Amino acid sequence: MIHEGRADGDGLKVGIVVARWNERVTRALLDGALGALRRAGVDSGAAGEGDGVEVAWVPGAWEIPLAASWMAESGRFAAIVCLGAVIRGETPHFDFIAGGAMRGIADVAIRTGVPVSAGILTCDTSEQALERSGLKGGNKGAEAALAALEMARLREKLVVDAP
Ligand code: RBF
Repeated sequence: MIHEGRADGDGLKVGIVVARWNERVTRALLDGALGALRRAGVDSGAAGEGDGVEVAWVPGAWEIPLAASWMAESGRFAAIVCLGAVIRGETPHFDFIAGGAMRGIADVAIRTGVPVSAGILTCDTSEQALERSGLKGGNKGAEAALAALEMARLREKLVVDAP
């Protein structure tokens, strides 16, 4: 038997954690994620005010895993989407912040069993980050949102007592 989740958000509740650092970029990622969730059937409203989505702002990427773990442990969300942008030129300890955020996100997902997707841009310049947040087509926030929905649906198939 082959199992595959479909990125269908109908009836799902999704949490988004978004970092304020490089806010121009992260707001674009958030817009992309909200649009993708809405198109996939999540009740996300025009600006994320629908019942299916809750958004938590945190100071920077470093803080993302803790907020994601609060959301995951609440048991209220089928999936969580993490959004941030770490830019090498502006961050001497780039590798620590980016690596810590990514490892923390993976830890939360594995510890709680709740899918937590990582839409964290790690770029050399803000221009690159803006390009990957929808300025020139692809929006990594939208991709992360769809990955979270797919994993929530896969979890329903593979985990007997998934919510
Ligand atoms: N947070 C980000 O999300 N992206 C960054 O590029 C970023 N650069 C930082 C550079 C420095 C020198 C410092 C001290 C923090 C930076 N942060 C960045 C913030 C970090 O994620 C966190 O919010 C703060 O370190 C407070 O814990």
